Amino acid sequence: MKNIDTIGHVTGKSVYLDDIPTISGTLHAAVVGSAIAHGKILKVDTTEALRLDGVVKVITCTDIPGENQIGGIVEDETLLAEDEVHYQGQPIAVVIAKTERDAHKAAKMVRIDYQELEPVTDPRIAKEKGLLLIPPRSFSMGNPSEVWSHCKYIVDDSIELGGQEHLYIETQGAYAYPVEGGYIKVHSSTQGPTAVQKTVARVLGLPMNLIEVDVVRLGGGFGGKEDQASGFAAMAALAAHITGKPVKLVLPRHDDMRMTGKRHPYSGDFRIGLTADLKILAFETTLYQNGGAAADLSPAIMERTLFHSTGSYYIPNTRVTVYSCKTNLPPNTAFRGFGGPQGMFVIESAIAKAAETIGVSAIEIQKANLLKENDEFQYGQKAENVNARKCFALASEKFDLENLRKSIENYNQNNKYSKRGLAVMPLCFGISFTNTAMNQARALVHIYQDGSVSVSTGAIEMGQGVNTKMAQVASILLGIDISRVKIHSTNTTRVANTSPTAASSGADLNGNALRIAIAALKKRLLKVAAELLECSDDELTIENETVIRNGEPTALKWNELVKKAHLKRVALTENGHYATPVIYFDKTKEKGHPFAYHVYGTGVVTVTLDCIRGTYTIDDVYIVHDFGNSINPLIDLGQVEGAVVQGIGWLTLEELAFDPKGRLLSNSLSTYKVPDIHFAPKSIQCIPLPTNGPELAVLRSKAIGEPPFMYGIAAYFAIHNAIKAFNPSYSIKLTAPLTPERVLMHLYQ
Ligand code: MTE
Ligand code: LUZ
Ligand code: MOS
Repeated sequence: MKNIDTIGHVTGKSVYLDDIPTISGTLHAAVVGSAIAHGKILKVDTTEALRLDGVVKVITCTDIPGENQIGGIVEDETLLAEDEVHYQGQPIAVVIAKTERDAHKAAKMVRIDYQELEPVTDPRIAKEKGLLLIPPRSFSMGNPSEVWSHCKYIVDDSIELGGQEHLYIETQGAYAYPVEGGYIKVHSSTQGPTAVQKTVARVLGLPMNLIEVDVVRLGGGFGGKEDQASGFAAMAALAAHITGKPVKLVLPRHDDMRMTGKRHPYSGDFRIGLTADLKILAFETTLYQNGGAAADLSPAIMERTLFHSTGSYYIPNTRVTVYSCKTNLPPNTAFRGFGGPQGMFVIESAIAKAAETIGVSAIEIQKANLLKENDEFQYGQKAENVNARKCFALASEKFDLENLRKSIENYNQNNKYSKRGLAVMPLCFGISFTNTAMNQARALVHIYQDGSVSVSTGAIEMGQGVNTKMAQVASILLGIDISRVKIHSTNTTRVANTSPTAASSGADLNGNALRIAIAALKKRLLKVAAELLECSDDELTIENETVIRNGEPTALKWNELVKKAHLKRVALTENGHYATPVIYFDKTKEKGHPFAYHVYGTGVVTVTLDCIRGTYTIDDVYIVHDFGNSINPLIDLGQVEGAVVQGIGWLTLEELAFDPKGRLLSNSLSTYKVPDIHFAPKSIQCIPLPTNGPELAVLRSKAIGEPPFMYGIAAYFAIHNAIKAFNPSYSIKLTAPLTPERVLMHLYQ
């Protein structure tokens, strides 16, 4: 089934934040960001800006009626800077004007005097200086220090891993207006409407019930709007509150790139030890997460790095430590995979390096260490329904890996200045928010008298197709046509206390809440049907809009049943609540059962390298992916394709550049390259692993949003392998992204 938004998107009728019709008298806001990455604010002079025609007001921190605090996990972030700035682009003031143009013009006229301080951009330097956002955390299992002596091979190295700009098509923005009695309504491009509601309430000093947040859909989020939409929504709401007028704030792309945090760069050191038969006996790593100037979601992201630091493998002796380092960059934040990709990059790097040292293919090491049933993860959870080896075996068979490798070797023997490379990425990603409390959701369902159905959940549609999946869940479970189901905007007055749509769990959490609501409604409806048909309700069900009795259609249709139920004064509204069972985590021991289940897969990427220019093409991507029983194979395949390309971009083209003063150099689309259609792989073949999905996945359809991102890691090592084919003396340098410039240097190292 197609995404229900498809036609709206291609005809331009889908409504995004900037398409919401504005109320007459709407004002526009522009953000004044710090010009420097670190310093003291000596003076903010707004006189010139205020003199410009059309400028209504310039808001600074002293205008905030509530708390000037937007930190979610750690209270370390102001909405508007007070006397210091900690990153370039940090919001200092908000200019409100009658037109968007004037607001931006005036924003440039706000004069700010600074006393510059030395910025820190490197996480290792931050750590040396004791600049940490939170104390370090370690996960461990077995005892690595005792087993090094039993290892035949020991390899040490370091990694230097870059960040990534989200580049959602729709930039951050919000539209806020006072309604009455101090009540403010906010439309926000956010993955977390409750986070926005809470932040606005806090900044305005109002209770949450005076703030309504509504979201129709996002033009992409990718994690960048899990938390960071809140600040901009709070600025719009603050401006609306102060002026008493509707205020719209939409970041220009350039501001968005400068002001918002990105995927965390990581720096790290590792040691890996293997036995003669290529079993990884021990793995130790210390990682330095570049958190930026405030904690934002860094503590949770650090946690997911810890969870995924052994990738798809069983390693009996591990010790992983992550330092979350405070630097003078915008606060880095959630991005597809949420620290997981960084953790997996390190273990894959260690394997690649070990393979190079030993003189075997990394694939041999990967294969020898894949998780199997009942293996223990370093965080205490036992691996159940493990599909790691099944995916690997199916990929080897279906894509004839052996022959593929041979054909690449052949190619390399016959071509001097063009070399091909191949690498494999086995995937294992845990599904659930690692913070157990966040794994809950609600769904509100109304059945109207005409048989149409209205569904509200806490899920945010950001292009991933969650609304289509919710409509499918309702239609399948009610036994009615999907055209009867309307998925409404996500709104805090209909569904409260939502977790952000993140952690790939939007469909699972909200879909299960919807399932629970529908089960209750269906029970009541079938009771009515049983009365009408004079039988027992356990003989009945609904299919194809018809009441079925013992497998036989009756004359009672959905419409009629609903009408009769209403006349019998049966409640046709239900609120379902779901909290993932089983999961828990004990932070004092760093052990527990944090994930409802894991998603597995095997990705293979081949590349061709131009050894004169250092440029490369991504040829083919072959994937066996563990979808469970996909509720929507078309949408899920789209998620795989998009995620893979985004993952490849992260480690190849996408290079964030900051100058030594902490200023973003790659601040536009001419200096920050993302994969385009020409760079995308020539083909992406994805075969589903035939399995029965887990019970905790919605209708046994496994979470899909983030996991396939990590197949992109294979492209990185495939390029290294191609470089080695040209330059056999090349020793893999674990710096990412592997831009053509870097490739060229490695080719002639
Ligand atoms: N797909 C599109 N088109 N746009 C997005 O912003 N975000 C990704 C993924 N797929 C995203 C996307 C991220 S980071 C997550 S966590 C999931 O979608 C969230 O949605 P889900 O929980 O419904 O899978
Ligand atoms: N957000 C979050 C996430 O708060 N916790 C998580 O575990 C998570 N995982 C992936 C993406 N976002
Ligand atoms: Mo996705 S990083 O969980 O929003």
